[in-house]
Amino acid sequence: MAPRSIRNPWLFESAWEVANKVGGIYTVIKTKAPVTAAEYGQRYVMIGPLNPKSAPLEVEPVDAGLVSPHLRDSLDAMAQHGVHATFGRWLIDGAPYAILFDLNAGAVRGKLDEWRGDLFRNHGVPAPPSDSETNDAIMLGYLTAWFLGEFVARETQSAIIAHFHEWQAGVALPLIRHRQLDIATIFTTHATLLGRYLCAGSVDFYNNMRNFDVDAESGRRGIYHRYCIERGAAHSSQVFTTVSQITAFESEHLLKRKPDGVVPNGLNVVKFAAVHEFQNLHAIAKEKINNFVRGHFYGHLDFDLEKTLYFFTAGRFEFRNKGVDMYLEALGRLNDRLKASNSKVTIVAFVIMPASTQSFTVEALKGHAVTKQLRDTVADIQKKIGERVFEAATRGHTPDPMSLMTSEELVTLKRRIYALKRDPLPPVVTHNMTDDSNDPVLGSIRRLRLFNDRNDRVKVVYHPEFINSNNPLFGLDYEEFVRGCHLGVFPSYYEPWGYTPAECTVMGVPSITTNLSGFGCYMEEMVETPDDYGIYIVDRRMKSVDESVNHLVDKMAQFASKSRRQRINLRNRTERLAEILDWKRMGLEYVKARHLALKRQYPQSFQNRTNSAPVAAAIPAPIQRMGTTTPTGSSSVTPVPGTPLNPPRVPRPKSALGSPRLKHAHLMADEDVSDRVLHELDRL
Ligand code: U2F
Ligand code: UDP
Ligand code: G6P
Repeated sequence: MAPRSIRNPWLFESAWEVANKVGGIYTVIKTKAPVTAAEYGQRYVMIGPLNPKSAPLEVEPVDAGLVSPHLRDSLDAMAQHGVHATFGRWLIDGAPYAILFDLNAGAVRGKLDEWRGDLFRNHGVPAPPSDSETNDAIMLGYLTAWFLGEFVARETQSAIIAHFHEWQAGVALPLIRHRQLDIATIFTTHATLLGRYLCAGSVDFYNNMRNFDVDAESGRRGIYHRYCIERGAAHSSQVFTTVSQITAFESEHLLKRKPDGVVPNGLNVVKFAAVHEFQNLHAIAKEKINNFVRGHFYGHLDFDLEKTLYFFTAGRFEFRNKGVDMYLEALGRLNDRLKASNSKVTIVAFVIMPASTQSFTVEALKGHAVTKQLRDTVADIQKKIGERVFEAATRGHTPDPMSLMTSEELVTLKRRIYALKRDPLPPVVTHNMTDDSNDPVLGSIRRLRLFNDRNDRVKVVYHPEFINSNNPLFGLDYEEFVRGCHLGVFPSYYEPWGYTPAECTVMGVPSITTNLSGFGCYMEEMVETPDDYGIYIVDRRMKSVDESVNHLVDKMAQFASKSRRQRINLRNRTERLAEILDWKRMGLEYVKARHLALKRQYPQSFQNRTNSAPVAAAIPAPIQRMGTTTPTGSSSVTPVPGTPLNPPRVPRPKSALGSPRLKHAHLMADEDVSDRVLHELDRL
């Protein structure tokens, strides 16, 4: 049979979070969609599970036959066995096609036992029937492999690439290999299961990475079968990648395969025409946070909002991994320092982390109700006074300032002011917790005595729920909330990438991260003096916990001492780094990963050509047209020192702000891509 053409390959990308938000992988595939869709057009199809709640809102059904008869026939063949899938456009930028398999269909559930048995017999994975998350992964994996088998039998001309993210989508990989489907495969892990579990405990993870007995450790945590799936996926894929150097190292030791390269996470960067536009957005959003603070701290609003800074941390509830333990400890020490120096600055520090709750507290809601009443009363009186002044002036009288308010109005106003009095301190948490006494955030707050006392210069507000625009307290969505804050604090212990500080950066919000997060390491390599750009990186590798906490306190205190003018300047610099996080650059590492997968699966398609021919074909024209300049990244897993691909880093900013000179090292191992590709990529 003639080799498949690699000129216009199909790309299938599978993840549990396609049109189904859980965490960071949703952000990866959603924000990457525009560049990948621009590159592959109709031949880019995502595969995921059907979430009956979100899918109808996120996906517009389309007749698969209008895209390709092979797609339609493959899905029809499965439908004859009772497998239902929604095919349509995911309504996000780039509008990629998606196949969402209904895992609840009777025919699918009915096959689960058979598939679980097959997974054990042929692949040695002993999945227990009681683990519903694994059952879902098995169903998604078998359906995806089934579909790809149908498709590859019908589409015989073009090369096919299938890219899988994380273990939940990884079951298909050993199946594809076992069935010898003619597909180029990639597996990207966004963490390792064992790494996440080990770090959440109290082990010294990074110093012991080489020594863990992986089977025993995963068995002890009841995740041996999941670990087998993850490891099986890593070993069955032609190309194995992770999102950062640090996770590549971890994967090598815990999954026992050294990744072929690093594909760091990007963002879809929206640049405003004028710098002041994002500064204005900060001011507008900050005013909304001010309103929240007026309500939350009612009766105790004795600090100047003009001298108040908003710090926050946010993420899934992983107390130790996300460094919330260190954040709170550092806030306690910062409070002591600011008090000791009689600082006029107040820090309101938010913790945004979803935990189990019953409802908002009455106190949290009451604060906003009483301030709203006051605002309404003042607006009413203000209107009436205006009318009185106007009325008097039209008659040629100068109104007497003392008689502008009626006695009723004065009484109403006094009543509103009395309603604002309260003795108890402003609450540290906005919700009633399901398990208040065992909540680790509240435990730390209590131990550190951060009770929002009048003398405290650091106040704490724990909001145990993600923020969205329906939120009655803030009236902001998460993006606006971030924009309105001054500093994001993410002192993670385990963080393969860490989107939250990256998102801060593209919004021009300075942040603190650590050299144990993929993002922190990436910025450390890319930028000569990260502090000057509002990217503070706390050392959690070479220092003791106590030293790291003090390092964090120093960074916070240093930030708190800045003038408004300095903060505005810093935000401008932070925002200028957005371009090194843009998918238009980061996406090139995915281009290289796919090229490598094609080369490994279809070597004959690369034969009998000069080095340049297949390479030129593999370089996607749309990416070139999008104006991508140079590929970027930290050093590759197998670095190629001294190549022209290791140019200078973003230099220290000049006083007159210029454009950063960017380092453009490759993250995927360069030797896997021909010289011609590298040359072409360099010219982009
Ligand atoms: C791994 O994933 P995580 O799921 O732990 O992901 P994060 O990187 O922390 O991303 C969380 C996302 O959730 C969003 C937020 C991020 O896009 O904007 N979010 C939200 O929508 N609403 C909220 O209230 C709070 C958060 C890994 F651990 C990370 O290090 C990697 O970055 C990630 C992707 O590779 O995978
Ligand atoms: N996030 C959000 N709302 C919040 C807080 C966080 O949407 O209130 C998002 C945030 O924008 C980021 C993600 O949650 O995209 C967290 O990603 P990160 O990489 O920091 O952590 P992960 O969850 O992957 O470990
Ligand atoms: C933006 C606005 C300014 C405002 C400033 C407040 O830069 O454009 O008008 O003064 O934010 O900055 P701050 O750091 O004090 O919130």
